[in-house]
Amino acid sequence: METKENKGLSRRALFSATAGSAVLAGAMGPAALGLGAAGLATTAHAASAGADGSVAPGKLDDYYGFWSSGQSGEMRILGIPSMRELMRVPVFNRCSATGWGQTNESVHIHQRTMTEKTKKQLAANGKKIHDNGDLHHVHMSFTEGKYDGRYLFMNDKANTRVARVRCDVMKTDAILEIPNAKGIHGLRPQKWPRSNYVFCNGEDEAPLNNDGSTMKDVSTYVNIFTAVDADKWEVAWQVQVSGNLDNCDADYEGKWAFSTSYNSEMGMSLEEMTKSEMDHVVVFNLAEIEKAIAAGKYEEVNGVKVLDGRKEAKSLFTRYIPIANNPHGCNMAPDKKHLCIGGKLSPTVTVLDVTKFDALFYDNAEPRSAVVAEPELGLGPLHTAFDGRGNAYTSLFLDSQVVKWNIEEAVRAYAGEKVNPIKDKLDVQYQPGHLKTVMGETLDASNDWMVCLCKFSKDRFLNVGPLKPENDQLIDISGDKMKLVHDGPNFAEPHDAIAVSPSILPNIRSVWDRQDRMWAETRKQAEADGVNIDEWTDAVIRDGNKVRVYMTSVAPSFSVSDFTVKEGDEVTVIVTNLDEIDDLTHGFTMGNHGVAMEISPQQTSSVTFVAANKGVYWYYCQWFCHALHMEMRGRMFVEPADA
Ligand code: CUK
Ligand code: CUA
Ligand code: CA
Repeated sequence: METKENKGLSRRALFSATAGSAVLAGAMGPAALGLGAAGLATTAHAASAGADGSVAPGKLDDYYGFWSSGQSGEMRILGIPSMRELMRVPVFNRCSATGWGQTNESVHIHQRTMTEKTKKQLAANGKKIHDNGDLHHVHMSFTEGKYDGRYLFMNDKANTRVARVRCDVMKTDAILEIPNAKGIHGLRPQKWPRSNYVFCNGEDEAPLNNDGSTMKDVSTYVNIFTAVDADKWEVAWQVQVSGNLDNCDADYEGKWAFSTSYNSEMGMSLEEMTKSEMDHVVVFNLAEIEKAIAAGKYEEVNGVKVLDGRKEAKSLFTRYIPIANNPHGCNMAPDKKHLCIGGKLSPTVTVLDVTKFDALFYDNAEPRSAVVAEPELGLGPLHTAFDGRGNAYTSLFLDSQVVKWNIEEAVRAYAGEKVNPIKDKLDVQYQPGHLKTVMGETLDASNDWMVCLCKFSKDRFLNVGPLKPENDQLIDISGDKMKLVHDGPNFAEPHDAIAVSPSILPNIRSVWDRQDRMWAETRKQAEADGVNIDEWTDAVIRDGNKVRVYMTSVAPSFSVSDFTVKEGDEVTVIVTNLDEIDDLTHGFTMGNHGVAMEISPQQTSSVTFVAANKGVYWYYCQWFCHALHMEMRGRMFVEPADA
């Protein structure tokens, strides 16, 4: 058997023989080398990394890591195994660098699906959008159980939203505020036949018609499971459930979705929420739900089709499988059969055989008959990741450990055989939440690296004050024993991540398509204003007290070096970057107006602000673009209103 070291060497030799450059090597990825997905599962580490996960200067990482950022509200892209941060993609947050949350293009994406209630609330607070988010989970779209490189999906627990990021440009292209539900937590795309749906768990309980009439009557509270149409980016349907919803996942046959619930008690206090001995997993029967929706057997609530899947409704939409109190993680194994539920308060992971779910719905089987293993793994089991060899890796929050165990052996032990499924335990620093193996939530699960997202870092880094970074640790899982190889400080607060082979993402652009739909509305306005949108001719259009200023950028200058408006005008500046070269991003910052935005090659961006005070204001390009980048600036003259 080849060792990891000589595998790395021979692969490097192959690269220098065929590709000849680091750039090509990384861009090609394992697929181009003929390794493909199956190859990933049988090799140790791929391409350019050293055994300690280091990647030499100028070399590319073997995998993309797509990271959540929790309360920072953005998505981050890291390289694996180097753990270098490559990019931040603003999603629910306001981004000072790119203008996300301020540009018209981004605000429009936020506003498109906003409920009337939210519009009213924002208007009352003098705001256009919520500009914070709590982004816990990032997942990629699937086709037939494998990542397909089209979209990334993510949740905002804070403002009950979900978002979609386009993988070709790595920008948010759709945000959806979900009515009826409260606090979207768990989020997973459908795996089979493709991600037609994104499943979203409503964590918090509230009256279905939350109009203030039954606020303190907890018996009127409901929880809502939502299926979002991933293509149209609208709610497909919702199911009302008993108990709350925490994490979710879907199977590899396209039949089920499932969610953990830690508050089957429907308690409002910690004491009430942990009172029962058992909570449950809800299993959603997609075929029965779709049948009822098609037959019109739903109630329409706030414009959304809602089915009643509560226990007492005795429908075929749901089944409730009792699980030891306050479970958390919900992870479907790539063996297509086993669903692993993290016990959290219980030291066990409950393994459910999803091929036994039909019997729960159609043969009245006892719900716990789907349980095929319940290994005792340690204290505080939260989430489980998988490799391509039938092993599972569960984070133990209280023990600050990761435990490696074999699923089949756990099943045999549950059946009475004398076998210990636990293979290894590794100390991590400290208190791990999610952990992720490369492609581990797909049929391409590999045996390469695992990232463990720890919630505390304490003494692991230089002290930076009372607020400490989190610690995302890289673990080598290629051998029998897990090996910790890297500590990765990260800002608040990654919950979840996925690791994806570059072979899945061959179509990432470096230059925008000038016609991109991202600024379709801006183009329409420009056309109405008589601007030639093929050349983006300069124009200053007055429309009442609204002024629209069209200009282009070519390093190192803006096509408009000054323009004049009147005090109190609402000014919209539309900039199209005519540069076509990779990495030639410009910016537009209007001095003393709180306005800045990104304009990457061939991109059009626009921003609207009020010129409230008379005087001279400089605008400038804030993205280094040329030796004469400092000189890339111009003036806005704000004349008196009556001039
Ligand atoms: S999670 Cu959201 S509370 Cu364990 Cu997926 Cu961190
Ligand atoms: Cu353009 Cu700096
Ligand atoms: Ca509970």
